Amino acid sequence: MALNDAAKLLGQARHVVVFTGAGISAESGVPTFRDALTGLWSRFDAQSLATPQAFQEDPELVWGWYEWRRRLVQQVRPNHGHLAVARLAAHVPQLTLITQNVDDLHERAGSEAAVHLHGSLFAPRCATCSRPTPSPATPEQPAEGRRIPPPRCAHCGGPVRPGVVWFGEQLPEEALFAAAQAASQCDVLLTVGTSGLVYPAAEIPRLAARSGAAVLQVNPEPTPLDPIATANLRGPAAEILPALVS
Ligand code: BJW
Ligand code: ZN
Repeated sequence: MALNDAAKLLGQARHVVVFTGAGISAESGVPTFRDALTGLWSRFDAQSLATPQAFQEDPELVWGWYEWRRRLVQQVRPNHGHLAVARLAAHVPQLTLITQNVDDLHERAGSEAAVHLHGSLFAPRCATCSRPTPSPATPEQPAEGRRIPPPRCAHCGGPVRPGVVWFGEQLPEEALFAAAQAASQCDVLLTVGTSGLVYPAAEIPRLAARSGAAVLQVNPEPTPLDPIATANLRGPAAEILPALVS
């Protein structure tokens, strides 16, 4: 299906779900995870950084890495892809934005109430008692590999951890429920910049397809979601989304 027809489908929809992954923030300068040359997992070991065991064994390494990423996100801006998603919300009767991203670029582009399936770089909490804690002052320029001791919880003294979902952890129940419900009720799901490899998030576009929604995919590369997509729009999000929404 061509871009024009996909744009028509979007324009006629009553409830649109936008499902985003790291690719939508790539053009802002936030690295993706699995892109061959630039992805985080091509340079860093996921097992030693993005698991509860890693934090237990080396909290300073893990906290320092997430502080580096938080700083990086604070230094960049939303791109035309994020802005187009925020604009789309004004054009359709109902829009649910579901993101796997831990950055805040959708919010800064003007999208309200994004459902964050994998948490946020900006919502640290105590690893012991789970109470939310304020983010510490941003370190000046945390270097890539710099170890930083995590702050301690004001309530129980436990170590503070990043508020993201690591491998082997459950997704926040409320977010997953809201995402599944929207996916099963929407008439169009627009999936943008995700490899569709990480579960259970990758079930969301599949659930929409099974429930009869048209799935529009924006990605410069093929993904495992290609076969369920009504339209595969190949290209960068910051180019394709403004053309879809104009
Ligand atoms: C562009 C672009 C441009 C580039 N424009 N596009 C079934 C089978 C096998 C394993 C499992 C399974 N079910 C569960 C698992 C285990 C695991 C999993 O899925 N592993 C797979 C990798 C194999 N899942 C989990 O562990 C999950 N938890 C769980 O299952 O709990 C079960 C449980 C039950 C009961 C008790 C306890 C537990 C949790 C998964 C959490 C994922 N966390 C991460 C890290 C978050 C924190 C952090 O940021 O560090 O989330 S991993 C990472 O991947 C991150 C992302 O949100 C997620 C998805 O990645 P995304 O967004 O798709 O990025 P990429 O890089 O993969 O793709 C980018 C795409 O953009 C590419 O396609 C590019 O082409 C494209 N692109 N430039 C548009 N300009
Ligand atoms: Zn605590």
